Amino acid sequence: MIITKAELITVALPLKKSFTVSFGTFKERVSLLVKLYTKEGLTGFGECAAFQFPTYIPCFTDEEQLVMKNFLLPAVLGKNVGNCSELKAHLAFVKGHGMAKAALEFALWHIIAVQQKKSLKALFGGTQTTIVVGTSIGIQNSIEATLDEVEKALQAGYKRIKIKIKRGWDGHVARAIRQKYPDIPLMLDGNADYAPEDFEDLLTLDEFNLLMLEQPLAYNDLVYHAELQKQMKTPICLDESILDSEDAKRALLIGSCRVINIKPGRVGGALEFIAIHDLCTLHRIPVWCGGLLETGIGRAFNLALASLPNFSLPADMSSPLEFFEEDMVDDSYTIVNGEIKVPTKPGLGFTINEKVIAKYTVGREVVSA
Ligand code: OSB
Ligand code: MG
Repeated sequence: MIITKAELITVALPLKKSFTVSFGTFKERVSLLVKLYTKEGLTGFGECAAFQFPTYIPCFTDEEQLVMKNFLLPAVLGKNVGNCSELKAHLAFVKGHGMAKAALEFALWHIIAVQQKKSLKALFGGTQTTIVVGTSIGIQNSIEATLDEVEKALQAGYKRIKIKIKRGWDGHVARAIRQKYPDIPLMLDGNADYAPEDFEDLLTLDEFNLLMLEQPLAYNDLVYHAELQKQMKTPICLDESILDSEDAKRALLIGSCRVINIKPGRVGGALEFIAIHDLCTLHRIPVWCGGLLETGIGRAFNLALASLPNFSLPADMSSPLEFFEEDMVDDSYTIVNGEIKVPTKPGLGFTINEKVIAKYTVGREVVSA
């Protein structure tokens, strides 16, 4: 297959409701879509998981676009690329920027799925028919508002509740939720807001019978997480700290976590995702599939990957239509009794709507061989 051209499309989607995490508030989702064209006349879409600002991990949309344009695309355009492993090998000379690499890889997976008339699930080796889903609740203005959101999420059928926390917004929130709901599967996500000075406070969270505590410490830390995990009963789950399968190996080697949240867009693509999944199977580490407020295009890859056999915990996979008025795919999935059916039809599994993409497009760049 010869990749001839890439279209880099920036869309800006207003969020129905703002979403606050420890490092800031999202009012819109600015997302970079990649459309690859082949000489054979096929096209495929990928979505770059980066946010507009370098506040989650260092990657951000403008930078990922520049890396694609200046380094990644010139390394593959006009070349014969037979499969995604070959693509990955061509891109390996660039250090980091897994979010840009993942977007290109996804677009090629889409092309291959169409060409081979296979579902993404089949290409990735997925085995599960349905995905059990949880939801992620942002930092609210009050405890009452938080309890309302929890109630709504439970009514909607979500099977696990994740609450975003930050320093000063943690134990009292967990206590209020536990008083009202002593038994629900509950977890907290610190999004890297805490430091080793906060260990004493973090250890008090052990009393709330949490499923896990996600990424309390720095985005690039493994060592202090290992120290905290030694002292803490609650399983620590890493998110930001795992940017590829090598990070996962290091984390398991030194005991930085007991659970991993694998996000396809964060770990550098489907191949890295599968490598982490397989590594965790070997080490009996439970995994779950996280999300980054992707549109239906990015979510299509997440959903297919979440059907791999070792996924035993609910995924962060709320429907894009919960965040956005409109999705980039016509047939965006819905959640029934806390579960989503994994598509088995050939291709992406969803129908891309280029009119909706055009409506929200705020930038477009073409890179050719
Ligand atoms: O840490 O998981 C996170 C959203 C923005 C930034 C960080 C995170 C999140 C989520 C979104 O929790 C979950 C989803 O996409 O459904
Ligand atoms: Mg997280």
